[in-house]
Amino acid sequence: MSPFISELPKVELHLHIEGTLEPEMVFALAKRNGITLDYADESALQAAYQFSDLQSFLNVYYQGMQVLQTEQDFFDLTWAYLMRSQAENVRHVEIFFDPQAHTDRGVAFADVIGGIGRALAQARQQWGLTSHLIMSFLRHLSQESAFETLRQAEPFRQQLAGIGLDSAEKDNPPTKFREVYAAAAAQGYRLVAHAGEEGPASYIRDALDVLQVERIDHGVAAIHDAPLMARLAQERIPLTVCPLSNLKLRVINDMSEHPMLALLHAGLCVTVNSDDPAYFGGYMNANYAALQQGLGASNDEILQLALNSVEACWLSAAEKAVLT
Ligand code: ES4
Ligand code: ZN
Repeated sequence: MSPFISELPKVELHLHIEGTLEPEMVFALAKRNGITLDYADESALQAAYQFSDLQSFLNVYYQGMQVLQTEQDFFDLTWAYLMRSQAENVRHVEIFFDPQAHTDRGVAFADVIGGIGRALAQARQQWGLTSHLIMSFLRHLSQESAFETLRQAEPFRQQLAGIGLDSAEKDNPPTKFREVYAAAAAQGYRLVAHAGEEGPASYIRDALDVLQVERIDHGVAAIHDAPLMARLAQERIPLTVCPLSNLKLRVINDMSEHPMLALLHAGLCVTVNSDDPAYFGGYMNANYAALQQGLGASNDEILQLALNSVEACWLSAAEKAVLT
């Protein structure tokens, strides 16, 4: 690992906490909760991490997270992620969680947000890590289910910085969630959405114009739409790009095809993130290293990407100044 990458202070803006569930913890939590798994051991589970597209990953992801049942499980999951991030010089995190993936199987919203929030508070206290939490709606479910989740979140409103939209993108366009985004905006939530990961560039435009998001998660499909790229550059709309995720889910066939540097040089506010690191083969440093090794990113380009993350994050100007 290049010391320039490992020592660089980093900001993570696109991380699904359920996607940090390592095989080792799957087995430990299954044992603690008396759950029998379909896999004999950790290496058998790891062997199932061969994905052909987003849906093939989501199937494994939703299955894996069933071992998460108690407040303590969510604490342990989050704490393990934060310890890894600390070791990689990550200074600020904005974390997604998928409440419907837990409440739909009988886990209380309070236990999910309670465990995650307790770990974030402990990291803030122990090493000054700053963080924001983003509640993400599952786009394969109905808008009514998203509204129900927004209602369940009301007692925890002050712990939630924003809302997001994730899961299966194809055939679940941003327009499906128009009203629930408007309702969340009226409650003061900040707005982001996954768009242009597997879906078309038009979904990026719809996320901006219909949902009124301020940041796009992934957004790599913009590379196919020159007018949209010009707009994203002009408005400095951040894209939270995840290189190893794109490779593992076959959005690209080889890292040498990744559009990251083309987007950067076109003036877009692109950032590097890890998405679901337990499934995609690495955390923040590995994602930067993949751009360096697979795409030939220079230290100047890596620095610009890291500075873009500070620009794109939701800290105050004073807090951002500490990071740069
Ligand atoms: C996700 Cl990579 C990705 N895309 C869409 N939804 C997701 N949820 C977790 N990881
Ligand atoms: Zn994601």
